[in-house]
Amino acid sequence: MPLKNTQVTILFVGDMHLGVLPSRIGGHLFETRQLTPHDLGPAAAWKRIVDKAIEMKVHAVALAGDLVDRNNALFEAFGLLESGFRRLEDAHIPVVAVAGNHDTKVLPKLAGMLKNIELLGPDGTWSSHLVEGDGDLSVRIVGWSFPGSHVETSPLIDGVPEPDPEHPTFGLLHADLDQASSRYAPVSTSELLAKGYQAWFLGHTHMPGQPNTEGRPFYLGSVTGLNPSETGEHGTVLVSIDPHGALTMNRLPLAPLRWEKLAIACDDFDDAIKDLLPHLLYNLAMRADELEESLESVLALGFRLTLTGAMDDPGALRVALNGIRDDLSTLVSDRQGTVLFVEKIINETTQKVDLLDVARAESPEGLLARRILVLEDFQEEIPGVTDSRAMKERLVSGGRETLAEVDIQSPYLGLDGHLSADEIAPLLARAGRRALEEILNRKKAGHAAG
Ligand SMILES: [Mn+2]
Repeated sequence: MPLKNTQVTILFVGDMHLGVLPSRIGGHLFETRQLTPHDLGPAAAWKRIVDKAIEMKVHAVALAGDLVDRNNALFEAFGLLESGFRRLEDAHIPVVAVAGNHDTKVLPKLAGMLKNIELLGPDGTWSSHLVEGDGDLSVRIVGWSFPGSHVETSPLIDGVPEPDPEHPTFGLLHADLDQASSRYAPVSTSELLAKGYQAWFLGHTHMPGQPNTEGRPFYLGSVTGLNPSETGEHGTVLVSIDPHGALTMNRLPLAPLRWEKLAIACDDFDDAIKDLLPHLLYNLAMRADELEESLESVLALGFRLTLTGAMDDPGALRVALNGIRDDLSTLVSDRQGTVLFVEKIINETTQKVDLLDVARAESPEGLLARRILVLEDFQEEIPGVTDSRAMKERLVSGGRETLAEVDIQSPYLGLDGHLSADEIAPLLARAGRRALEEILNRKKAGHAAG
């Protein structure tokens, strides 16, 4: 669809990480559905981006850094990037780019080798490039490139060009937004806003932000979900500006792979062995139906499932679940050209138990039941508890200390932020319910044996 010639249109592209393949995709997906990891990864997304840019006859493609996953991935990525850049060149579409923390060496090298790439802000400087639209409308893109893999101060301290009264100015930057202690070019929203640019497009964080036409910075996001935590719609952002300066931004969900997290209530099972598989397949299909329109370009939709609810017989569910987990290929289905698959199933179901009744007992399980009720904000009076608010605070703060010890163990290092009381309380309540289930079952078994 050719665009009106009184606009400038630019396709903005976030983190690509060419050279990696999406993680956590089971082999069964590829055996049974003839998909290869390449069909779902950054290379496939890049090809789609180039196709789209040419189809829409955009005036430029702007890349926000981390095109290549590692500086030594150039060998794998070069051919893919080069063929895309050549196709854009043949279509007279220029490319502007900034380097991210992953491609500080690769991108300048590529820009030196290929004709139609303009590297903005080489070696930690700032520079600009004028994108010419049809007629005499032009847009200036201003950018800064990572000079090395870490930058601990804001790149905005020095040398940022002033807005140009002649042309709308867009900022293109690979940086960590509102994370003051970050080692990846920490910048703040207020300092970006203070520059007075029409828009800021950011790379680095892989979760896409909401496109903003009022000048607020936002993340373009990874072009396709690289692992199950990169949920939701991924792709590129198409930006156009008219002679009056009116901006429009649309996210184009070009990603071949999409990840979703889905909680599934399992309270109503009569027979978990029989009910579980159809129930899960039904829920996958329902979610895919809800997403229908945004799945048009999605070849595979991967789910991380969490089973929830209080059950009469959680043991039967665990047995049923073990059967499925051994072979997740039983949980693959198709929905209008999209393959639905399950990456992982997390079981958070609990034993159905009358907590209030248990809480009345002067026993370890009574004590535990009282605490669970407190943590779950039980609305009525809890036996033996005089100040449930104070008790909840004590439990949460104890829980926070324990979790802090877990936090500093290596697998969790680098997880952002700290858990709030609203997040800790349900974690503790769930752990409490599991422990209570264990105690009650042991007692039952003891009675049966005795
Ligand atoms: Mn990055």
